[in-house]
Amino acid sequence: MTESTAARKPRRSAGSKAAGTTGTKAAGTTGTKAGTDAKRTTGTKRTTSTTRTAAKKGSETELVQLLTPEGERVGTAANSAYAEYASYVADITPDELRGLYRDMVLTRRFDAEATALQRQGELGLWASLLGQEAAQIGSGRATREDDYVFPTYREHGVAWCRGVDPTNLLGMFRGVNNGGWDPNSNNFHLYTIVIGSQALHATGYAMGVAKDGADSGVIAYFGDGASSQGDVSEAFNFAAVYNAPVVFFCQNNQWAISESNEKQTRVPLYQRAQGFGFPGVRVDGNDVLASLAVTRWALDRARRGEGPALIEAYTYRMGAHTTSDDPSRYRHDDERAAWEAKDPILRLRRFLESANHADEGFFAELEAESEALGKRVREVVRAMPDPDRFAIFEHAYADGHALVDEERAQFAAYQASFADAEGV
Ligand SMILES: Cc1ncc(C[n+]2csc(CCOP(=O)(O)OP(=O)(O)O)c2C)c(N)n1
Ligand SMILES: [Mg+2]
Repeated sequence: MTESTAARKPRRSAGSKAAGTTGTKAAGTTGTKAGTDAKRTTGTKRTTSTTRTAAKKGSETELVQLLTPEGERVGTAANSAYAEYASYVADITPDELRGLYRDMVLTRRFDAEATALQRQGELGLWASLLGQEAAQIGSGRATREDDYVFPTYREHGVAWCRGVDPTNLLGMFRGVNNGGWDPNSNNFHLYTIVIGSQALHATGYAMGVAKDGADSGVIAYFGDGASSQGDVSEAFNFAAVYNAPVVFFCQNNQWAISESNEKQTRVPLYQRAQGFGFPGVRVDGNDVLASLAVTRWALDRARRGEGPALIEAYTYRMGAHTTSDDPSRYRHDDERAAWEAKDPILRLRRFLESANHADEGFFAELEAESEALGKRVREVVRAMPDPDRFAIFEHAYADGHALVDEERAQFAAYQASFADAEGV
């Protein structure tokens, strides 16, 4: 507890640059619109009238969209149904918009390279985020440096926003380490494979943040399939009754491996929040502006002490579940084609071009940068050394243990049994 308290101490001064690797000013830096000076109450703060309004409003909202698939900016009028969310990106600059575009393009390029590396035998497995770039970049850029992020195994775009070097994501998928980065360096937890468990970790962490009296937010990512896990419901309830400053960010990519959405839920997922007593909102997860706006809104109210919120980012997994999966066995190609028309990168490009916010030079430079990233990723992965085969025995217990000693000896004998055992 003492150790993690140090990690979650606010390390930010007002207006400081948000975490991230973009050259342009990170879009997430203006996320504190509603002010952060409101005192957070620890423990079981009662639901405020603002929370109740938001809950009602959130539950009535079908799909928050601020950028259409055709690249038209919508929802900007004061009387728009989404005016409150739109206000969180009202002052976004062309530079910041180009930054979001760059983030999405580079993330997609990195993801494509990782998929190719798996096909070439350089990685054991890869979980592609193709199609989910806007949900991840929008929400990731809404986080502040002192916020804490609990990802699943697919949050490569969020990792990018948190400033985790993409090559660090690949060690575990190559099987050369058990993680690949220090979670406290970027307040980005290690990838979690056990479906839904990180929702509880995030909630517990958020309860700790509240007890510390800090104004940081916590965000837990999970999928539509994870929503069926008991852990997620338990996390919702704990977060609600303890008024924890946690945002539940569910990327509904329509599939949990081969299980479709209809098998997960009878009601739209965002409406589940209502039953737990906090607001839920469904956002167009292929719309980076709406994802940014809604996540800023949710983190802001968490910082103000108004408790948790559920965001359902409605999106689509364009690729396979992982490189071990063949989606043609359980879904039709025309489904993917329909979602391709809603591509998150294409719609922002259309907007940038029609608003004259980016010229050919920008796109060409980005293309070159993407290729350079792909090349660097290839080189770093291929040069990753194999781990010491016995290292796994070193970290099971702080001190020695008879059973581990026995297992180590057995493993050594097994290794020595190979004909080419020299040097083991
Ligand atoms: C507790 C648990 N049960 C089952 C699995 C096997 N499993 C791995 S991914 C997955 C589907 C998850 O779907 P979803 O939550 O929608 O996330 P997505 O992969 O679509 O991003 C399952 C069942 C697991 N990793 N953990
Ligand atoms: Mg899913």
